Amino acid sequence: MNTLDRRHFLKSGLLAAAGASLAACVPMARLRQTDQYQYTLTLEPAPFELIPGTQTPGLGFNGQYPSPILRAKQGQPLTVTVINKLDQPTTIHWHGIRIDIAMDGVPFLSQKPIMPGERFVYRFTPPDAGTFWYHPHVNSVEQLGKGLVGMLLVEEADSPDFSPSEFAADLPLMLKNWHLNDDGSFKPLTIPRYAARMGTPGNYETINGLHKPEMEVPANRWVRLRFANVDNTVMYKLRIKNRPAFIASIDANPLPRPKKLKHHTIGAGMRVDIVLKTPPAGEEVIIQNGKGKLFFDFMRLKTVQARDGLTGDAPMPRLPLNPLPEPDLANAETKRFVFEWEGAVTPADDQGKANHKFWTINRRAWEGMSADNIPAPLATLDLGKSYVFDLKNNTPHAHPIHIHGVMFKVIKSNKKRIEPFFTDTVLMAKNERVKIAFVADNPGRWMYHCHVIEHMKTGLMGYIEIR
Ligand SMILES: [Cu+2]
Repeated sequence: MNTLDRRHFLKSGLLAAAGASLAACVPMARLRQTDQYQYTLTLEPAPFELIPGTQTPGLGFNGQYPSPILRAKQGQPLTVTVINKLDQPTTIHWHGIRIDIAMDGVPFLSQKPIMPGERFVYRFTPPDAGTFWYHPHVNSVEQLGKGLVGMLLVEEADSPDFSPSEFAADLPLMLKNWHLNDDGSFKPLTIPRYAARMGTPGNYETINGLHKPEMEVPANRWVRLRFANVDNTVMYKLRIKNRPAFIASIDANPLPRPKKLKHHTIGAGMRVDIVLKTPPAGEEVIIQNGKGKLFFDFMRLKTVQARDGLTGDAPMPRLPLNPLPEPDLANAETKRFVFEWEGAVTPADDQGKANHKFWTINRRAWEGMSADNIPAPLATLDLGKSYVFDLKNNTPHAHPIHIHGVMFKVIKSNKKRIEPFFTDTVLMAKNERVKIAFVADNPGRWMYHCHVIEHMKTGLMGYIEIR
């Protein structure tokens, strides 16, 4: 504690306590009150203290960062009333949730934008459990970049095989790299020459709004670390320096067998749940982030004596699998998509404002859309049929490719051996070719885009239609 300022200790301590109390919430969830998961999110300008002693003029859910953590339960209805107190339209997208198209939160494609002063009620029942997140799908460089990003944790449905209380702590860890001057004001969130490359990285790394935080966890117990990359741009290469750890779940989907963690990279929008058994009281767990071949300390977990009266020799808790449809590979139809770099194509609009297009999918840069101009889909899929998407990244940059409305299975890569896994966002390395497969079981028009926000805004976006 002496090496960190008091504010950091207090704030991170509170978060750890909030995580630990998830287990304590379970008996209430078992009451099966259908109106239990109700929230209100107000989007509004808000000052945040990110760099200690400074104020950042952010945009916040309920005026705060870190944003409220929404907790829901698999198979039970969730209601979120969204109130727009910004000076611009917005919507909220629930990343990774297999949802009804009317609730997907994409302006024009699934709903009217929520105008300043208006509200919209999102109602849905998450079919899958796991680590999800939420964010606007309008003016994303600014709205997400200035703080409108939050985590949605869907607790596993009651089952005799698994209880969330098997984890002594359950920590949501929201990773974001802010674009800040020393006085807390914003630097430019996007610079065209970077948008045409890897994206414009921030310079102030935070976990739950804190730089290099320290959190308390119970000693000698299994803990669940839910990492969510809510950043607009950067990748995180996560490693636990001094303890064995396991990848339990990727983008909300538990692996059939947890995989030993060496290091694991998550691009913008991606999540990973890592479980580990904490060391004896007084010892630390050091979490690192890699840049190139080097790793740097990123956060610390301090262990304190557990007071649960247990012995600490329980086996690793095993998350139940989500009820995902298995694609029928033998009868699947293949669709090919090539992601390319187009160079600096910079048409100006009628106000003379530059409208950069750098990226294409199948030779087409996303045109943008409005109420009376919705461009054609990139592909039209038959409801109920299985598809293989053959994705080719013909660019020298990495792209986390996300599809709304479905979970897909990554089945093949030309760069590495793949043990097939379900996900909602696949990180494609430069020049990588990946095959994914899924059942087109959710009717609607679903966005299909790179989650590097500047890439999607400068062309690398489109949608598929399932009907
Ligand atoms: Cu990209």
